[in-house]
Amino acid sequence: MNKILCLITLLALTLAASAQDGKATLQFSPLPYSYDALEPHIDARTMQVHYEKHHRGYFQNLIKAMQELPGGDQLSLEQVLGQLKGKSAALRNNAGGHFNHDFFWQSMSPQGGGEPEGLLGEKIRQSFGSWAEFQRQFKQTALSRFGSGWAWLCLGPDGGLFLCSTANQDNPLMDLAEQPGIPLLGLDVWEHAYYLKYQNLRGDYIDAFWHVVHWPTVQTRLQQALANRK
Ligand code: MN3
Repeated sequence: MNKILCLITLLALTLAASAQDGKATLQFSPLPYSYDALEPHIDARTMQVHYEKHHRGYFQNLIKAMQELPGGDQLSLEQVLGQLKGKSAALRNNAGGHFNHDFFWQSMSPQGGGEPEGLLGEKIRQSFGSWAEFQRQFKQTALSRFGSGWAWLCLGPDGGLFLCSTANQDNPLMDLAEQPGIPLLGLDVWEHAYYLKYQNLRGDYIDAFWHVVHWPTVQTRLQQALANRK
């Protein structure tokens, strides 16, 4: 009798451990700063609703949508983004929604702002002519997204940088992206990201973004992306 109990306990523990291992690839990470840390550029109320309601919603719906992928709980989020062709809109929207928001939170910091230096600054000048011209083109890209979506700075297959915009929660890592690339910086231009403070003035929100971009993080992403190309 004891032996059977032991076996059942062992089996239960093994199942619990493997379920935990599987889930470890998908996590709802804490915000890397407090809700009011990016004031006055991004207000605390927007940060709180955006993180607690919108981002958490994408994460929870992604967990459900992952059930359509065989062995889905063993895949990294990047692997899921690379196999969305032919899959449901729920998987596409929520995988993108979770990735994009994690990426966005990490792109900003209360210590952000200024101009990118080093290799990143150099590549921006090479690809866009100047820092001011890069800012102008990024703003234009973010303004011209009709409805909801994102503006991106990416590393392209040729090793140069380019700007693009994606609709809804799509991103340039997806296998169905029109312009595939490695994202280095992304700006959420859904109204939920700025409407409480900026209402219809998306341009003012884009201008404010430059005060909170954490360029060292963007530089690290560039270095990793270049290293992975080799
Ligand atoms: Mn959002």
